[in-house]
Amino acid sequence: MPVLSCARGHDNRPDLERCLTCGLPLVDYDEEAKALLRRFKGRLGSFRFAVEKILLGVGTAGKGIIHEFSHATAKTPGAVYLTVDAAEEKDTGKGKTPYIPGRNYVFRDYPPGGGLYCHIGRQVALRDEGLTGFLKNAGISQGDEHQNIIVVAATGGGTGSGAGPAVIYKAKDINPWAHTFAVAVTPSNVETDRYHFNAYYGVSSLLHFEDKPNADVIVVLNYDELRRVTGVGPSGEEIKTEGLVIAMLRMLGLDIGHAGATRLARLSQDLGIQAYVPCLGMGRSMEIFGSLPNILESAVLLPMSPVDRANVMVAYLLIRVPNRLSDVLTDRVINELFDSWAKANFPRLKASLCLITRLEEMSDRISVCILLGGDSLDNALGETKKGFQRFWTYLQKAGQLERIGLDNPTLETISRNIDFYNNNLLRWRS
Ligand SMILES: Nc1nc2c(ncn2[C@@H]2O[C@H](COP(=O)(O)OP(=O)(O)O)[C@@H](O)[C@H]2O)c(=O)[nH]1
Ligand SMILES: [Mg+2]
Repeated sequence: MPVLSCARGHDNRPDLERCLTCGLPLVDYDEEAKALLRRFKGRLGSFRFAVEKILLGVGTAGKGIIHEFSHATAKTPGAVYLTVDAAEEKDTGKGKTPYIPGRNYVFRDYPPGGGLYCHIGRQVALRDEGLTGFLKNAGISQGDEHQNIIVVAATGGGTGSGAGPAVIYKAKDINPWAHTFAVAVTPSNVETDRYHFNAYYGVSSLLHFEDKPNADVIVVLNYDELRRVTGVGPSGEEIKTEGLVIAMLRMLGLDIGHAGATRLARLSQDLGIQAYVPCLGMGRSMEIFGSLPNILESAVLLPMSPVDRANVMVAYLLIRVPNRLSDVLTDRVINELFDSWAKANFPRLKASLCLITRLEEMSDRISVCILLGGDSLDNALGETKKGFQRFWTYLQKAGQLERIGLDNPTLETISRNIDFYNNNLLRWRS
């Protein structure tokens, strides 16, 4: 259905030809833009619309989340949704988006069975000659200071853990100005050691890759917690599992514009804190909860990965507030309430920041995503470190390291990256 608009922005029924208020003809701007592009095709050459927000799913789970996200959100100007995977699966079981050339990338030569191991995923992604071209064609552009790139991947498999960090590395290589965010789903504690091995490798490579810091901000979501926590949508309906990731992605990927992303990324860089545990409170009614601090409290009761409050040094609040509550919850009030709540809750707090989105809605439901940084990553990763070490020992004993492209020095670097990150934080805390 075409969207017909009056040039002056008046509302009209879709079956009209002229605006009821001012009489101007109603225009289908999408069609007009296409006609314009057709007409100037030769002259415009490489003309492209600016892309500000790139949401990219890597691996089976990452791809599924981006597919669902594209169905759940209205088309947003300046935002593109992309996927990168080892195999072409027409239907991820959840999202039903068909493969779109230029939007969904499939690696050319993934070795059979290689999809299970992180290091193979990384090597395939680094060697793949088409990946950089795909990222450029999709809109990542050199020297564009206004791009946010969000890579979503589960880290238990081989593609998300290996290729996910490599995609960020390649994207930064194209546009070093871009802000990069990683949303990493870590394995459930009951998953086997191979998954934990991949996950530890994956998170380490998101921190640091080929001797360079990698993602500006890494949001760590544990798959167990994800299944445990639920939220409520604007009309009171229950949101579960993938719905929560989608709600969080909407806040992190679409709500916050370039200015907000710059503040998050800069502050994180300045403080040397890359990893964050999100705490989500979706669709909390002010009438029921009574106050914003109560809503914040309800969110931190169920963090999406284990976190020790005593170690938290930074707290970011992403918040969606319906206009109906704007008189009570002004920007100044929200900032003050959050700051004093965070200081009272986190004894070692060094910085806090609020990013506020106002919604044209009549409900009284507020959504919050609080990102907590500064605690040790080993805490957030739960059983993952032990699983990594056990699987490393097993691979060594079974003489299997080389078969999956690995060696001890590589794994020592992987391990050292996380230790280095944790030790820096420890020094700062004490
Ligand atoms: N978010 C999400 N994660 C999942 C789901 N099923 C499995 N996982 C997690 O995804 C991991 C496997 O990642 P997957 O994307 O299949 O591997 P890849 O394709 O090699 O990157 C497992 O370790 C699980 O923790 C799901 O339905 N949703
Ligand atoms: Mg897969």
